[in-house]
Amino acid sequence: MLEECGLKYQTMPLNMKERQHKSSEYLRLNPNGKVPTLVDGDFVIWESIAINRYLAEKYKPELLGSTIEDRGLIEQWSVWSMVDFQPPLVDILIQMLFVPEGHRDMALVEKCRAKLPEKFQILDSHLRNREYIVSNYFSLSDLNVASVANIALGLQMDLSTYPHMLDWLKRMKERRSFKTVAAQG
Ligand SMILES: N[C@@H](CCC(=O)N[C@@H](CS)C(=O)NCC(=O)O)C(=O)O
Repeated sequence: MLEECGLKYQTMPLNMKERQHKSSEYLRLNPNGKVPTLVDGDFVIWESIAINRYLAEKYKPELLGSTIEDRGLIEQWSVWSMVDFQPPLVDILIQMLFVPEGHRDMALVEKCRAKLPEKFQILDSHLRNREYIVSNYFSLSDLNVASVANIALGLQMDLSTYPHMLDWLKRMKERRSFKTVAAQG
């Protein structure tokens, strides 16, 4: 989002295996002890959807949509990505990335995996014959939903039965912003 807004920024790496995200210094910024957190001058904000919306309002309002209806749908898909789509993917990500093998809650991983086909299907059906999630332009909904969908690619899930979603995700990953962030590792 910072790249899409064309802003200069500094990332502050946190070693989560060493639980730096639970340090008192970090908890002062974000009492949840979770990433991401944005510090913009004296202003601090957490929750990725709220961060992205704040950045769009301040630096790139066109990402919020050009009509009232588009704005409603952009909000709809952004909320969906956070409330419905993200939780099972983040739970799997945490187990597979941060919990050492042997200590992983594989029952939780399986439960989350079982929830995902319905979410992928909703997105795939919506993207049939569509280049973007809302209307015919890139918006905050593409950014928010793609950021979540990309977790599935990172987890090397087989998404071949969702070709429209995959095509759209490929287009999102072609964006300069995405490439710049991916190159940062
Ligand atoms: N809804 C939050 C979710 C934040 C979240 O769950 N972040 C994960 C990484 S993707 C995290 O920091 N987990 C650390 C923990 O739960 O201890 C957002 O989108 O900002």
